[in-house]
Amino acid sequence: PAQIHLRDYTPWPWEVTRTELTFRLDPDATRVTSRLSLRPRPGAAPAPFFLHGEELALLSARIDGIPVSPSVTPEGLTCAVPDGPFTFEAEVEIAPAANTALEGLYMSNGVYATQCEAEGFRRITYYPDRPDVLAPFDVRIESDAPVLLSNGNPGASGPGWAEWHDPWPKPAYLFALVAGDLRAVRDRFTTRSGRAVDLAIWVRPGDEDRCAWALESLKASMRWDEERYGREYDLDIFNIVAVDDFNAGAMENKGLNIFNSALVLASPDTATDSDYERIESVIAHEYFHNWTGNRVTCRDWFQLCLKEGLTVFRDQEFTKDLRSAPVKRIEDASLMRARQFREDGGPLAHPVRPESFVEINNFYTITVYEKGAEVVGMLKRLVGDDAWRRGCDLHFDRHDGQAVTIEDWLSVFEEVTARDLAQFKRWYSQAGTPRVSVSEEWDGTHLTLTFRQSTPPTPGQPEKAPLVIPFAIGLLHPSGAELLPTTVIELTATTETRRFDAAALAAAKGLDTARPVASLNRDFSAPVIVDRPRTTEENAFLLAHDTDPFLRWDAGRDLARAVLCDRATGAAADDGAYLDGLAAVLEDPALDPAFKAQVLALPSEDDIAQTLADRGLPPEPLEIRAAGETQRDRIAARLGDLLARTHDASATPGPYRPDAASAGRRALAGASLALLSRRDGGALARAEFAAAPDMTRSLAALSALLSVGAGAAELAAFEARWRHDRLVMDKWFALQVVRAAPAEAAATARRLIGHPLFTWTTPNRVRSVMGSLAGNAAGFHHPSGAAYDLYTEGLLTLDARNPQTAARLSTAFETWRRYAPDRQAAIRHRLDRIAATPGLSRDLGEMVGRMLG
Ligand code: DPP
Ligand code: ZN
Repeated sequence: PAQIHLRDYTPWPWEVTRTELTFRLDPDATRVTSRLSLRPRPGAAPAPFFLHGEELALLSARIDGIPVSPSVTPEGLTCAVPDGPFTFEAEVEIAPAANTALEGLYMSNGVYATQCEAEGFRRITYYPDRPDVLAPFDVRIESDAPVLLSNGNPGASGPGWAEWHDPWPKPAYLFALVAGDLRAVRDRFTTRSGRAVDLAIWVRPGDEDRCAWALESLKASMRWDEERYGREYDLDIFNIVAVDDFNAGAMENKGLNIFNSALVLASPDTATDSDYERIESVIAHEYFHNWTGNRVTCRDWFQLCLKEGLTVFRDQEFTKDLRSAPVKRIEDASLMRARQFREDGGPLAHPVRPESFVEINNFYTITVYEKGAEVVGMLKRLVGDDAWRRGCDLHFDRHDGQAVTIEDWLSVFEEVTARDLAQFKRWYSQAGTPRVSVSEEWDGTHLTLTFRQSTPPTPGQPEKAPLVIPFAIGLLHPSGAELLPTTVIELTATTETRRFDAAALAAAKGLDTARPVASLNRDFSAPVIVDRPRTTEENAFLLAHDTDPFLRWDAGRDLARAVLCDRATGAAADDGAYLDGLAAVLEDPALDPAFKAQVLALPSEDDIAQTLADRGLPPEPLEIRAAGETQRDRIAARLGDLLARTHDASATPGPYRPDAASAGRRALAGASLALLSRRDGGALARAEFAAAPDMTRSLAALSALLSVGAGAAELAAFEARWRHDRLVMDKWFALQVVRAAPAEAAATARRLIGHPLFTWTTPNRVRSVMGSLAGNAAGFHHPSGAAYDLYTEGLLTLDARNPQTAARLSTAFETWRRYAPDRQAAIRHRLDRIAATPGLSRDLGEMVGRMLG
């Protein structure tokens, strides 16, 4: 399959001045007629007229009304066209009910829905399906379905038909259509300049009482974007539709967002606190795309981070403003370390702006999204808040209605700051996680810090150049007082040195001269690995005293990591300082319960595996699991009474409220309950499950029970109560696999795949079993190989129906080279088997090929 390269970009030689579409909907034979008004782009070099089109039956085509016979291949059509302006019309037939790939027009529970990003529109009709071709769309839908929706503002309608007009020129990937028996939950929003906007969330009948939170989140997002970025909404109507079968989380189609129902529907009974938080942030994310993605879009798919990195950054800021900024930072940093560093350090590593791909769907990655957001955050830190806002304003003014590049994006900041961002731009082109090693020299009065940066080789990039790294540091006096408040050092050369007069800093505070403790990469100011092993004493000190909440959490995490690595490798483990530090955090009345819950969590098994691999020790997942179990038992034994008090003091009586403070208390209560269950065999969890007032507490109790090998009766009761609710049942499927003992995980997953409610056609359900199996590291890597086999079979079964989701799930194997030779061989054997399967999709084929590298 062909590689597509960034360097080969050429603009399309025509412009589409209008796109008119008519849909006659039918599950098996939908007719789509299209009429494109085209004219040559001034100055364009002559080229054959090619339109993308896949899996379409072409019924007829006309140019300027005269029938033509284009030559058709599986990728599209070509035909001879006039020199000047002309119209191209086509009629095609498609079969939405047979579309299990969920790209293009498909059906989910009797509802017609579309997903066109990145290249799904070409499965709807013949079109220049590329983000740099923008046009206003007029759409007519004919169907008996009671609700007919498309982008933009509603036009005329009558029984069995409706028209929609989108005045904002858009690329085809933002097209959407929905038709079905849906109910709206409505509200209104008036923009700052007085535009009245009708808001509606469309759901299946019966789900209306689960939309309130999404609507609140939408209004909060609209207000926030006006206040923080001066961005207003630009149509008379904003529709959100919830569908059950969806490959991703949600999609920002202009004026008609389509969401995975898991990211819209919430009620206290059925959704957890984390669901509420995710719904709030994804509603915001898609809404924010209206400016960062829709009004200003991407020239080509290599520029995906232009909209995604920026929009993730904006939704992170939104969550920080609405909830706790430190807790959000810890969540984002954890995600980077747990998943992005892993991607960036393995065979799938790629730059934030990739330079080539076979299948673009494979590049909707944690690197493009989350590292992309970190790069935006570093840019903001480097230019400062004021220039950030001026640069964003200029970006919106200058590029409104355009499809642009990372170069365009950076050039506005160069203009407003007169700063050269050429070196900074390497963050977009260079893959791999940079390491910053820090060495210290103390001469009795001055502390000299030497920073050395390096980035390891990644596939296709053997050599790396130095980056601009905004590295936030602070210095603490041994008494705990802060000597140097957070200061951002811009590291640009491979080696940089900074000297601090600690004696003078101490004297200014009336303190004696003493060697300070350095607090490095505060607030996770750069997405790097800091190579400066801290001693147990330093970690304990920082956990107790640092003024930066991220670093306090990080120090606690380091203490836990050291203990777990020792245990997992059979070394003597001393957890005294860690347990003392935990106790002090739990007892500190000034700390936020959500923060305490974060500190109480152990590093993930994958984190420990990666840490060991970095030290050249092949990780043994069963040993890592055992180390964590032992450590949890020790925390429970040593801190049991404190945990019991913490648990009781975190109660949130009264009706469920999803706000951050209440959610934080429930998170702490849940984390305490899980540990307490190790002492009482699950007695308290059993009682809590029986009396749980909401899904958050029900699931926390069930999880605690399963983690101590109990909970069979509760699982059955949960199933009996919820078997008719898809979203809740996803949790039931997932939890059993995640909590299964290593030797049981594959069998549990196999049994669940045989459950009557399991289906390969709903990605959420597939992920609840397959994704959870990959998430149970000790189960996934069990030496029997049973999970590898089951997973391989599952990927192949899924690939035949839904290549995009199969390819995404295949990343479970990306870490294979970190393990000992026998396990490597075992995984390699499965990857080879997948690669050799006839009829493998381009999506999964590319992923497996890259992993085998
Ligand atoms: N563009 C979507 C998003 O919001 C992904 N399909 O990330
Ligand atoms: Zn997005």
